[in-house]
Amino acid sequence: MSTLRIILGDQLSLEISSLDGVEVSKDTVLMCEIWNEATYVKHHKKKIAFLFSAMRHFAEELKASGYNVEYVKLNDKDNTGFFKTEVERTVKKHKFDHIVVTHPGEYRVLKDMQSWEQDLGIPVKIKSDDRFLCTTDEFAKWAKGRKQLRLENFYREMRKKYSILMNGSDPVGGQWNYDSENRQPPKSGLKIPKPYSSDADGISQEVINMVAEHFSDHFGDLEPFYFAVTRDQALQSLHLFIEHRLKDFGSFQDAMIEGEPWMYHSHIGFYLNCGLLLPMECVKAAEEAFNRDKAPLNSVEGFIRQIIGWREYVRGIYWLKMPDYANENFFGAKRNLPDFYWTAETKMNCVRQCVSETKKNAYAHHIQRLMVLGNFALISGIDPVQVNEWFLIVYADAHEWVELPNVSGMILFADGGYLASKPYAAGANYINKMSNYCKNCSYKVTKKNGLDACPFNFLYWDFLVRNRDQLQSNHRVSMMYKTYDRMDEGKKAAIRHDSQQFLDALQ
Ligand code: DLZ
Ligand code: SF4
Repeated sequence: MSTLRIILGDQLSLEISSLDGVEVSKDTVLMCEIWNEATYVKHHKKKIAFLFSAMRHFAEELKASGYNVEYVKLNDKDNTGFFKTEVERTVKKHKFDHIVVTHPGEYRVLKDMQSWEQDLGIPVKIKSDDRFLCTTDEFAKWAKGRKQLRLENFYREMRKKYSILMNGSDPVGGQWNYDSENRQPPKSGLKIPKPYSSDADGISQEVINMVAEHFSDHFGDLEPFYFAVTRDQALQSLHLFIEHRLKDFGSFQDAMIEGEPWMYHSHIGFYLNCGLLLPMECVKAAEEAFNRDKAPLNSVEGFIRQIIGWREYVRGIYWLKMPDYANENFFGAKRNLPDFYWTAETKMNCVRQCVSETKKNAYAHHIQRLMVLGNFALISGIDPVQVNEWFLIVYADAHEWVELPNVSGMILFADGGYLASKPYAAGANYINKMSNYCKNCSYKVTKKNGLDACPFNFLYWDFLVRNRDQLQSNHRVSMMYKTYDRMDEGKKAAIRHDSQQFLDALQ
């Protein structure tokens, strides 16, 4: 009697449910580098290198603890390139009574997995992924009967459930949310600590060479490669964040500075989302930092909300709404993604900076993704399928369960307001307030119309006009229509003309 236990590339945790009850001497753990996973969308080179290196390091750790590990490398000559056929090969090689695997992070992979039992003729148990703090059933129960979901209610429930930052039944400090303190513009002279970085070891170097050879046509810079690829390294990166960045994380959460891609953000999403870190240990580390006066409440609460609130919330929505969620397009947006999302060749300095940093690091921080790259895609009416694919490809922390609701729901409002109460559309004012990008831009941020006017300024209004039928009744947006209606006809015509001209030139 032995069991085949499968561990996917985003399940690199010893606590993973597929290892529950493992008999180390009898069972086999299968991990495989799958061509189809790396290419069904053409992931950023650094993302592939990161995940494959982290997988190989995790397999080594398992072996060192006595596990029988079957590890299939991408370039092993018999590798068939798909999950199902790799499982089939292993099942044919050895005798197993059944297969155990943890629920995957992607609907497409779940559907595939659900066919294994029948197609391979062996019982397959898909166990829930209990690294998450809210089960899909719990979330479905919470969401039942609500036409629109709101993070704030969900988040409070999670705070209470896990007793995080609580004084009995009250939130520590008297408020649940300190976001109003979290919008400080960047000031000059900020001393931003160096981010975590480690040199590529032998395993990483072998992976880097392989990625260079096989994925040269994928987006992004492979080197320098500095990500953490083991649990110890990921813990070290968490520690650096807690000790050196967390205190300023809240205040400067929305700030963007040219040449400072990491700011005071945590950059632990890579590690959380592939399993090297667990959500509750990050939350506890931040809460503990607050308790020893190492970081203020606005920072700690904001960070914790991302993890026990937002992260769990988007995952709940993903599993509740798939597969339909992938095709939502509330505004009927159908423009193609402009080339500059890949090349960074645009006169818009904000977009150029954010795409360049994305290409270099497979990372951009929250507000660069949302307010610059996402906002531009929203107000210029880019097809949500293409925007989703881009976000999934370019960020090393992006897995579909987290990427899709963030992009379709939060950034593009493609779900018509199930996740967010209004579209996150904005003109240039907020970018100018929160960054120093506009100073070095060919466009003039204060100009509203004309060839040298900042495109965000007219596209914002054009977006509202184009989507009036869908948005006018939204009480959080209706004020903006009143403002638009008060504009003189010449101004309205200029908005239309400049937008048309700009959008036509994009194609
Ligand atoms: C993202 C990714 C990539 C690029 N490659 C692999 C792989 O070769 N093998 C693997 O097990 N996992 C990979 N992953 C992570 C998978 O996309 C992840 O396991 C799915 O999201 C699960 O649904
Ligand atoms: Fe971006 Fe407009 Fe500022 Fe240029 S002026 S950086 S395009 S917001």
